[in-house]
Amino acid sequence: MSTSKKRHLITSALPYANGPVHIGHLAGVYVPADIYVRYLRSKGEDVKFICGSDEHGVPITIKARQLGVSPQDVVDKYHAIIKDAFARFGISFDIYSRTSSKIHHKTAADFFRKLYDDGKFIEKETEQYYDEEAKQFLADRYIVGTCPKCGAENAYGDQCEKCGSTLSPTELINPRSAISGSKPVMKATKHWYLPLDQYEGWLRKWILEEHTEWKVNVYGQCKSWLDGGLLPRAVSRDLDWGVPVPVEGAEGKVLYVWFDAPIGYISNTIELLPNEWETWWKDENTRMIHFIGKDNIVFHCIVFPAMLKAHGGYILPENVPANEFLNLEGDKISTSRNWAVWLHEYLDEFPGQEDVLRYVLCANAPETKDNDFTWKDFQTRNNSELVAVFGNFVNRAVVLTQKYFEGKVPPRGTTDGYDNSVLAEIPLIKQRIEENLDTFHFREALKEAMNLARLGNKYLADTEPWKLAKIDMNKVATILNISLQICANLGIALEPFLPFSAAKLNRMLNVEARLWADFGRTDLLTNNYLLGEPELLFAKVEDAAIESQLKKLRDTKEANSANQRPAVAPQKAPVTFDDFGKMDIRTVTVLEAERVPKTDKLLKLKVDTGVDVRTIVSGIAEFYKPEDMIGKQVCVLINLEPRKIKGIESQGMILMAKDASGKMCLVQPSEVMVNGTTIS
Ligand code: B3M
Ligand code: ZN
Repeated sequence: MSTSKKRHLITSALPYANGPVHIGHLAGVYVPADIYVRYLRSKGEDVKFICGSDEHGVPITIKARQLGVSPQDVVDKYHAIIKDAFARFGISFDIYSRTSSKIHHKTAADFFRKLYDDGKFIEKETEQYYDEEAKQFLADRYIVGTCPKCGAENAYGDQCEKCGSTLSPTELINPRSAISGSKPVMKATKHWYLPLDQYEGWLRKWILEEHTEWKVNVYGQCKSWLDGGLLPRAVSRDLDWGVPVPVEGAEGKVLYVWFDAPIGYISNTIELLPNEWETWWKDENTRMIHFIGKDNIVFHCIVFPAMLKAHGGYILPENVPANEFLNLEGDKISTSRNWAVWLHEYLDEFPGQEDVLRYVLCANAPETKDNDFTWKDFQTRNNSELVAVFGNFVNRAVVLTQKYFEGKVPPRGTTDGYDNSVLAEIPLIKQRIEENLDTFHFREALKEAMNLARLGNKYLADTEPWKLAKIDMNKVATILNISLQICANLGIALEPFLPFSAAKLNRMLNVEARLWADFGRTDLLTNNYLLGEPELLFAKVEDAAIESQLKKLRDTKEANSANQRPAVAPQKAPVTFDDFGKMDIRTVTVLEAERVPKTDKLLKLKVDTGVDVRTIVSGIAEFYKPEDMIGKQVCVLINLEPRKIKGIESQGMILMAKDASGKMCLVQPSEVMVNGTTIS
């Protein structure tokens, strides 16, 4: 870590306010960012931790449309849920604001206007998809169709979720509007583009030469984007939700969500520090670090830096330690399939166990590759690491001190080789934690911090002071003194990772929270210092709790498969063209219709076949009322052998489409044709 810099501006990705947050968000972004920030604060560094909700973009407007409410209603709801969940998990933002705020709209509009005035954009008129029924251009997710890369059916105009390809709307096969389902037409529209190609040389040098220390996954993704060549990117959209484009003649256009969202980091800083925000964004002595997930790399490493460079006067990020994805029980986390552990639900179902999830997600963080969260692993890590090692050690040290020394820290007498080696290990562990935290290796750092608890636990198990009590009280005093010094160090070491447990531990020791500088000292507790009451740091997670979580997931799987498309009938045996030619199918018009008495399903129809007028009995009464049928032109197999149905002779069969659930609808010509027209 460059210690020469004076302040640290730490941002974490602004979550979309179109749904609650889940364990994937926490593991990938917010837990590591919070650990880092707490560590810096403990070191006495000047740090600000900035976040907020990302409240623009097409998915939010689609959600609003589905629910029949306004986009503002959607973001109000989820902003509150997300903000509350983060707070309850101890994610210690200095500010958690939102991009629908006035201050953000102004900041983003001003930013755009400066680039516009300085001639940094290209203005281009292009043909884009337009929904004539909804009278709206179809940006990003408003257009769906078949993926040209993998053939998946419901790919979006900006991305295929099946194969992960980035797409543009015109690449989709059979595009249709997500609003009306209709086939879109092409229509001319004007937009502003940031010519990323002009920044390519500069970006190559800045990232590929000057930031070789970035994580391999981040560096690698940047390199592949840069090697592929950058193209101008549209920074506006035809949409009525977002920051209006602050240019005359731009009515009905807003800033592209990925243009305004990163500016949210700036507006939230302005809201937090109205008078000194500029030092945080413009002074070379500020280190800016963006914590994000891997799907946001291009925007934070390429697009936003290019925007800042184009604007001028701003610092650039020093590092972007992006993580990979967390899966859940072997499957990709998915909001739409409800395959997730939602934070607000966890908080209610595991009250007081916020640190357990923080611990498991950090120990298992997807730092270099995608990783899997399983409830079994959650239970094992809690029971055999937090309870059996950390909790057990602290509890023993405090309880034994209560038992033998009335809860007062006993003096350390003469130490032997083992005692000394344990004492010597503490500053070494501190050093290893620091090395890992400084380089964003949070899993390793946590492992080292837990090694301090392991060291203490093993020391007590090896020396067995409870057996020495009758033989050598001086030795017992020494052992407990050393153990309690380790406990006090654990209160510092684990605070960034497990803030609630560190606070509990400090309460047990009856001490105020100490800062990082004190970590490594072996005289944190003075002789005769009176400890507080022992509490249980962690509780066992029982099988029943795990089983009920697994059941919830099984229920989700079942519900999902029930919602899937019903199976379609397999193809029948082949027929010849002659076989088909034997069937005489015609367009006919229904002249009269009535129910067949004492039946639920049958209608008696009189139809004009062009050849004659005849009677047909059809099993469609569940789906069509007699009065609905009159005047309809339908398709009929007219040379089907006549048969008697409920005593009525039926001379032909109306063609119907029928799905696996038994639902039926008429097959009709797309235009009215002369009755008797043959269908072939
Ligand atoms: N809202 C995307 C996401 O949540 C986006 C991040 C914005 S950070 C400026 O994945
Ligand atoms: Zn695809």
